Amino acid sequence: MWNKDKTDPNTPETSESEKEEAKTGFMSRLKKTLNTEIRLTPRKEITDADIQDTSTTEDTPKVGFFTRLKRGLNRTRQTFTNGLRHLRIGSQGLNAESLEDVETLLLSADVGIEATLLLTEKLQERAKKTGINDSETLIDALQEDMEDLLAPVAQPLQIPEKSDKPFVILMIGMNGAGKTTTIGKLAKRFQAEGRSVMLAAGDTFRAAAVEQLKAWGEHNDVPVIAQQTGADSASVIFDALSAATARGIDVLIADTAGRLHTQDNLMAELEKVKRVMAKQDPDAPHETMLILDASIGQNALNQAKQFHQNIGLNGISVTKLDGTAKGGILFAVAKETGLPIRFIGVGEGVDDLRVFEHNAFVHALLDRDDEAA
Ligand SMILES: Nc1nc2c(ncn2[C@@H]2O[C@H](COP(=O)(O)OP(=O)(O)O)[C@@H](O)[C@H]2O)c(=O)[nH]1
Ligand SMILES: [Mg+2]
Repeated sequence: MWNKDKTDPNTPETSESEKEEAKTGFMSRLKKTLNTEIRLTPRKEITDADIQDTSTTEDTPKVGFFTRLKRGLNRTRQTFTNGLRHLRIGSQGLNAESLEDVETLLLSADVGIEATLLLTEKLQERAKKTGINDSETLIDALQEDMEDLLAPVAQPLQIPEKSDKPFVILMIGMNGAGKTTTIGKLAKRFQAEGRSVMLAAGDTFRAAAVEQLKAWGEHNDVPVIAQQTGADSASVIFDALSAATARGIDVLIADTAGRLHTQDNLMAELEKVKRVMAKQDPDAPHETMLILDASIGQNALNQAKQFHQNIGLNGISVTKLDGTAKGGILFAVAKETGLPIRFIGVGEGVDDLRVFEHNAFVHALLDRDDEAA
């Protein structure tokens, strides 16, 4: 575990922020944080059933997670799977018209053109070979093809058990995508796995962002390296990496300000962040993770492509699957980028983050009873 002793000679200067931290006190910072749009606690509509499901520890029954995932995907399932169930399949089996209906349903769930074409072509082949005469057979067939499509990108984040250097995760993405929230969720998860975690408040654009991370870190006993608003993001993250290395931290997660791939100056800033980190550890960041908001639909696909082209991504996590009927975006991203999908966010609560598992995802989406493949 990390050494929180501030007199540790190896601890780098975070003096401005630390002085301020001492002045303002935890309660007032927490209050400020609660006034921002960002929430790391479950919302009130969470029921008793959810509470049983909120643990991230190993001994939680898998069915709890699955129920939660299913609930999270409610809106996509409603438009998509219910549509499939009510699809009229002619007495001659799947015909051009019903295929077109499937196509429309896939597109309306934001599965995207390429993935939709692939899936409907496969359906057509199956219809020719073995016949598809009812909606259950149709859903079974789609399930298999959808799982095949997602299987290559279901590559969970692997953090080495033993390393003398921190594993560094750099979070990037547009404003409001869920970077900071996901950092909180991940920090909790890693701690539950017995790893020590440190956070770097690399979003130096807004005071609220730094405050949010600091208050969260204090509340959860996770050290946060921060400087004042407006500081150079690369220097905050550089300091954090030396602090994490000195303290023998297992995982350092760096927050960054929201940006779009079209903002050249901000993209250059990210490159600088990566460059300065590499000076300390040529392998850092070990994971450049793009956070994608599922509810923005096809724009998410575009962002994934552009960020990967400009910065180079190791993985993607998709948030807000619970609040959208556009959950099909994962298929589009999988088909068109092939980038590993690490985690999915299905709620605002700290435990609403799942490792992306393609079988469970497709089962939940298609309203299958359990996640057994
Ligand atoms: N419903 C839902 N909301 C989320 C999820 N992830 C993040 N959010 C919310 O999205 C908003 C923006 O999140 P934030 O982490 O501040 O985004 P950032 O600007 O990328 O750091 C907050 O209100 C979060 O609670 C999710 O998986 N589901
Ligand atoms: Mg943020």
